[in-house]
Amino acid sequence: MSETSHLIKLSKYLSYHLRHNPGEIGLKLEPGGWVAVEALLAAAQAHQFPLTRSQLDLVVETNNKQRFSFDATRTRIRANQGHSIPIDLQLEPRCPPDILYHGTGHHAVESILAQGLQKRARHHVHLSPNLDTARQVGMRQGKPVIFTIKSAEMHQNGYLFYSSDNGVWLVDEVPPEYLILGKNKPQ
Ligand code: HQG
Repeated sequence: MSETSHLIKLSKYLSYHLRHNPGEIGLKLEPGGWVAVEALLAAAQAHQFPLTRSQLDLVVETNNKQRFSFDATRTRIRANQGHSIPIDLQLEPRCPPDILYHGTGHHAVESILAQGLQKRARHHVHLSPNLDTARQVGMRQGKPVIFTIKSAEMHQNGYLFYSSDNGVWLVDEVPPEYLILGKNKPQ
């Protein structure tokens, strides 16, 4: 296996256990989504997925979306966003940029226009600060469709926005009135 595909495999393993199913390898996330690095390495080893500290360092450092972070002491690790298990990431609400973007697939457009953006299986609706990232998110579902979100207006109206350590903006929902289909700027 090439080094790149090995790193992708490690990243997927970490995403799965740090976002969705820590219990499968006997881990329990601490508040904030943290887990002790030693516990993670031991759990991986015990479940036939040997992982060394230096491999972990490399995944965290080189991950294309900066999906994981160590804490200040580098003894704990967490996924920055994307969880489906109930976890309080302990993020502070922040003032978002005037507009944000969301990339999705064609099949979802009609329903999103009618119902707005909903968080589905995740904790939050994920929004991107730039078009490129939104396109990449949408491309997972074929030809991407971009929505522009009037985030400043939502914020003024009391919606809470959070920004994860890797630059993803998070919000509970985006009602249809704050959505523009396409990459327009709000009037
Ligand atoms: C759609 C990945 C119909 C929404 C990505 C999305 C991102 C609706 C899907 C991160 C809807 C949920 C998050 C509605 C929302 N009707 N469809 N009313 N409201 N949807 O994967 O934002 O690689 O949970 O458009 O790159 O696609 O995992 O969210 O298509 O950063 O790190 O429901 O996950 O990052 O899908 O992706 P997801 P997302 P990672």
